[in-house]
Amino acid sequence: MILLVAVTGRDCSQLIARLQALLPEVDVQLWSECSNYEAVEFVLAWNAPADLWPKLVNLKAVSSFGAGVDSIDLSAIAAHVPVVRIVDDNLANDMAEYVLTHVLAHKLRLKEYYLKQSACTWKPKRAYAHQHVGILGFGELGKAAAMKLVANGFKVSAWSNSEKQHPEVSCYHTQQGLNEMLPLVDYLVCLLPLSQHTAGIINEALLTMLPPHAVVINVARGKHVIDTDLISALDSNKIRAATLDVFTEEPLDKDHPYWSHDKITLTPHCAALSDINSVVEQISANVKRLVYGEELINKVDRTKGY
Ligand code: NDP
Ligand code: OXD
Repeated sequence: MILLVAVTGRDCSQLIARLQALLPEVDVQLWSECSNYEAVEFVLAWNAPADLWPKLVNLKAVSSFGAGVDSIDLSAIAAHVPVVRIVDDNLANDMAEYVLTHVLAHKLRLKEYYLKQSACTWKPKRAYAHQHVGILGFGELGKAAAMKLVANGFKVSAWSNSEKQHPEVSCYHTQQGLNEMLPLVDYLVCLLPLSQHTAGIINEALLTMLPPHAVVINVARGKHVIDTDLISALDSNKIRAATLDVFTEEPLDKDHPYWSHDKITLTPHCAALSDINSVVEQISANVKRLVYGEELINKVDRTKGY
């Protein structure tokens, strides 16, 4: 059996060596050096080349290299093939810390002071009193962020696909629920998976429902945001500021207006990076489960696409 590593855009040699050490019975190969596509049963994928999938006639399982599965073209993989993803407490904690840090940075006006520092301007102001964070997506990462915010004194609301109840978080679902939540929140954090239902969700209509002091923090996927709508909401003071970790094209083009926008804080898709130790542990556990005919862990619901 071949475990094919089809992770593009990074050097996979360490990943392959670590997987091979944990799975001595399995032949771990890099997609570009594959010796026998028919023997490939398990693929670890991140932006795999599109022409790879039709060659894998004996494919039995696919794993994402990350928490999101949008880098995998699910329509190219037979419906009976399970797709799994990385679920990791350390990743969730990294995300929660990132979200808390950026909420606090906006509350404490840090970006304003960085800009004033470059002009040698001394102008102290009270921090904002805003305390209410709305989270789009209440899954592994949304919940971790919510708990970190609650533990730090924030009021948290969350919006999800299905109806939920939580003792410390006000839960919303459906479009009507979203419409009710948006005007109440001071900070809006996007932690949705990218799907046909969520692409472009941060658009003019949504931004108009937020209060003018609101801050948008997108840590999910760039395609959740209509860039021109976000820039125009910032320029017309419909919202106060934004933190963006993810972009439609990554790396972000040097000419993109986000780089120099005074109201945007930008980071290079680093909010919660997959840890190689967790990845190799989870992949090898799932490969062993596949070999022993057991149910895989961290399966994606193929009908929902996340
Ligand atoms: P989960 O699948 O655990 O949670 C997704 C949440 O979104 C669920 O609460 C789900 O609702 C909700 N949801 C999905 N579709 C809709 C919809 N149409 N309307 C309303 N709610 C919806 O995902 P994770 O929390 O693990 O990850 C979220 C995303 O974060 C990933 O898909 C990835 O894109 C991004 N990410 C970003 C990283 C970074 O470094 N910037 C790192 C890792 C991930 P329900 O609970 O009802 O199913
Ligand atoms: C992920 C990511 O989905 O890093 O894990 O964005």
